[in-house]
Amino acid sequence: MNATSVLQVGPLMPALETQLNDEFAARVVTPGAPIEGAEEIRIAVTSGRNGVKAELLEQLPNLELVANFGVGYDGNDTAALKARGVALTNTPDVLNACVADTALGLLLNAFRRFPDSERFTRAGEWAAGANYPLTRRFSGSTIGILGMGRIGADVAQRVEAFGCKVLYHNRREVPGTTAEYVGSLEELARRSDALVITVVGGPSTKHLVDAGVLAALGPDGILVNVARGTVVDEAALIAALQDGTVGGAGLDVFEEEPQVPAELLNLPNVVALPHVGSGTVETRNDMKNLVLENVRAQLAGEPLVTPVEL
Ligand code: 8YV
Repeated sequence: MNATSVLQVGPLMPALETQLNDEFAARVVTPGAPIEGAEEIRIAVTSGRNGVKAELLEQLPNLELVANFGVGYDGNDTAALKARGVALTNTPDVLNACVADTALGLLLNAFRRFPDSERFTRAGEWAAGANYPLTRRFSGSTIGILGMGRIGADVAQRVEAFGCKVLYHNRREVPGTTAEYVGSLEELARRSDALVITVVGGPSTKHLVDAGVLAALGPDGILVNVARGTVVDEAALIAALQDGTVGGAGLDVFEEEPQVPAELLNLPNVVALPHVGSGTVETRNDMKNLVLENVRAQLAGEPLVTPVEL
């Protein structure tokens, strides 16, 4: 096999794997196995599922770039990359619309309990004479956004079309948004009918949404998470949903993916998606192309297209 400077870390979108192989004869790393010719590797391509951790980094003395498929790069050891001077790229912006669409779907489904009412129809309960219980109105509600970044702004724009009032909490106030800034997360939860999480993952936001925030959200409150499972204390969420401290949840992400606790799956007021926020043909294709553009730029000695500031 020819020497190659590109390494595929873990399974990736099949079309990306094919292109990495065809264009760069990329090597594929098998977890735990030694990497042959590791000193030739200049670029590692990975996704949120695996990432480049310190242990792998140690085996790659000449690594220059980690190209991450996905906007969230918390699967990588960023401190180790920074210490070694390895660059990182992600795939921002191209997925904003689809992730915001997913948040909207989760909001509507959690407020109106469409998945459970659909199950009710299929189970023949309506035909047998029962009526599905009344749910809560989404239009005109107050939506709190945790993390007013690019995806948060797209969620705000969408819910405003439903006549919703938008509040947000962020590390700092964002200029130029029509949404109202709320300085404390608990106050945001208290004032919101639903709290939508669009903040980055990683240690800085771990368990930011805890039992106190859930209690503030309240018995009619809905939690929607399209960011990272780590932002929510999942055990506290399960307890809050079970005892009615919080009204319902629409979740695309979980703490131990792909495992979803049975307690969540057993609740009719939970909508659980298998991390499909960016999962459309169009968006995944755009993400793939952005990864490849970054790899090509690095190999050509040109500026990276979407570098992450470490
Ligand atoms: C995943 C995502 O990365 O972009 C992100 O941060 O969570 C998703 O788009 C994608 O599923 C690949 O792991």
